[in-house]
Amino acid sequence: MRFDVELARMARAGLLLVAVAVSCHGPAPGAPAPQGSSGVAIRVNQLGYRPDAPKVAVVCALEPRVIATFRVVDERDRTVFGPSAADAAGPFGPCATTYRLDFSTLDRPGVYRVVAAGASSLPVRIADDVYRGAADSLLAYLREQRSGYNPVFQDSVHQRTDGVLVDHPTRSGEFIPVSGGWADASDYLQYGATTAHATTMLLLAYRDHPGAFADRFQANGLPGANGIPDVLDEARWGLAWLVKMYPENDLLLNQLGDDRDHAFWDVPVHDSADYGWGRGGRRPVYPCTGKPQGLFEYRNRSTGFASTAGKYAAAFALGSQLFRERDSVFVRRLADRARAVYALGAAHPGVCQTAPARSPYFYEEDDWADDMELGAAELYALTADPTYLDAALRYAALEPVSPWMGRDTARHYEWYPWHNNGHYEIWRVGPDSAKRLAAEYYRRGLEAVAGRARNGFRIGIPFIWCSNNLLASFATQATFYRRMTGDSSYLEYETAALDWLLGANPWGVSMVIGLGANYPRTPHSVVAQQLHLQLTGGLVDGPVYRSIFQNLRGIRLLEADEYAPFNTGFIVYHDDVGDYSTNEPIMDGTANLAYMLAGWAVASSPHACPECGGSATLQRRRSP
Ligand SMILES: [Ca+2]
Ligand SMILES: [Ca+2]
Repeated sequence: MRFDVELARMARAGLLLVAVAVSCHGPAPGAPAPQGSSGVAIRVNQLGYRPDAPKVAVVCALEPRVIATFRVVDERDRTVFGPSAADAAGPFGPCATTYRLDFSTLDRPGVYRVVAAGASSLPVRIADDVYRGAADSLLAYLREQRSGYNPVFQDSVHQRTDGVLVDHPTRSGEFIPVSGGWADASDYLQYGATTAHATTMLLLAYRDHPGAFADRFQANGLPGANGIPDVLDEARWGLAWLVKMYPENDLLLNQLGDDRDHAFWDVPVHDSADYGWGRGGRRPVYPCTGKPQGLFEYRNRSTGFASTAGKYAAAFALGSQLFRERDSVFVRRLADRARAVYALGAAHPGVCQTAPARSPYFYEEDDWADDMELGAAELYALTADPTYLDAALRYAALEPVSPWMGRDTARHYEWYPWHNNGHYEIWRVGPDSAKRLAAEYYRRGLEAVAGRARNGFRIGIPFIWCSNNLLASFATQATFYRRMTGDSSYLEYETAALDWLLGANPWGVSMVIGLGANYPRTPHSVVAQQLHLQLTGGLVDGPVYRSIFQNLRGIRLLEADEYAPFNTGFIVYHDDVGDYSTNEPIMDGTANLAYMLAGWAVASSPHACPECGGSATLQRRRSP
């Protein structure tokens, strides 16, 4: 996530305005124009719908409209469903009126359109395989974000610059080799917390849905099969960096680079950032210290090590399980690192936040029990040592519900990760009493979000920065809960979250670059802009409250807003390279979504999730 692009400074550097003047690219050729010129837009999931899944299109009418019925037509314009009643669902954001158009019982594979009030949706595909390959396509963005050797540039990125230890009580100035990992967003900062969460989600996605992933790339990210599913190649890229970021038992590194990176808008192989060692020189690496951090006027509010330590422990312990058949040396190293970093977190409870430099923004993570819970649960799965399970349950009781759930707002990354994987991992390995408790914890969070979701889009999250990440997490938690209990009470909200991310939102935009018919064409990405490159697979931040868009520093739209009619409400989204608040691809959100997309790709496969039993299929909630 880019905090503070400060376009003025980029312009001063002479880079941005030149780039814009040269490229001046509007929507790419072939991008469908946003619909809604008639004032009625019918929004759908642009990937499509599985035959057994709920299927609901949403009408966003910009003026009050009475719409009684809708139909679904095939490619020859023949009605195949309806007329059926449109379900009025009230106003939402820019929509004076919304309607939900439920065609769930249409299960014959084909390509259709949903029509009502003289308007038509984009084509809608119904098929078993609509999610096939979607999770793999997200990996393309992670490969593009690689630091160290980068397969897009076929060159090294920050290979010799990373990094110089800073803010350490006794060892500042020491060089520690930490090249690797992924750039966090369109800047080149790298964070242990987001990388560990992303790595964990990739590992879980493979563990639970191996059939969703292919092998088309090598370990270095270049094309070519290597006998290893690409999701594991990518997870290993993350693990390898995290091992470097935890080089000694009592030295836990948390952040590479800082917001001084934002002074220049240039591609990673020519990064001009100057951290005091010359332009393009070495980059600082920050350890967790348990104390507030910041080398200049701003400070974070760090209090301990546990938020980062728990995440590293989980990634290491999971990696140690999943590479067992492939690399015994790596597996032993990961197991050793998992135990050590978990012990460090247990000894230093509290949060290790990211460090601000010249701007006031940082990741303000405020919870750590969730992270230690997950670390303990994965260590129990790895070692069968019951003290880890006891600890996981104690940590779980400290934060049963992710605190953002049910709220209107939160600080930036205040409750991170956005869902607590620990409860699901306890459910997989714990006794019946623990299983019931874990499911109840999830239910309470889902209920809190669903209670705020009585709008036409069935969306109940707060629209803080990275709202798409929250939606991916909410949907993931709902999936876990459904799998744990067989209770489909929240399936409507789970699918609504996924549908929103893939186009069923007021703007009709799939929030994943390259997926669906209408996705972000001008993301906030220097690589895409300067190389005229079509990125693939990145999940963008997503819509935010208008007040957030207006108050962040340095945002300026660089082209006419093609979605202006839909940016009149309390939330806004802009497909504009200048809007880093809504249109910047994010590494952790992309990896987070991989779990969901993998699950939906293989949900009906009997081999997809052995522990899930029959509840993994997409049964609609039965009417009482
Ligand atoms: Ca591979
Ligand atoms: Ca946390």
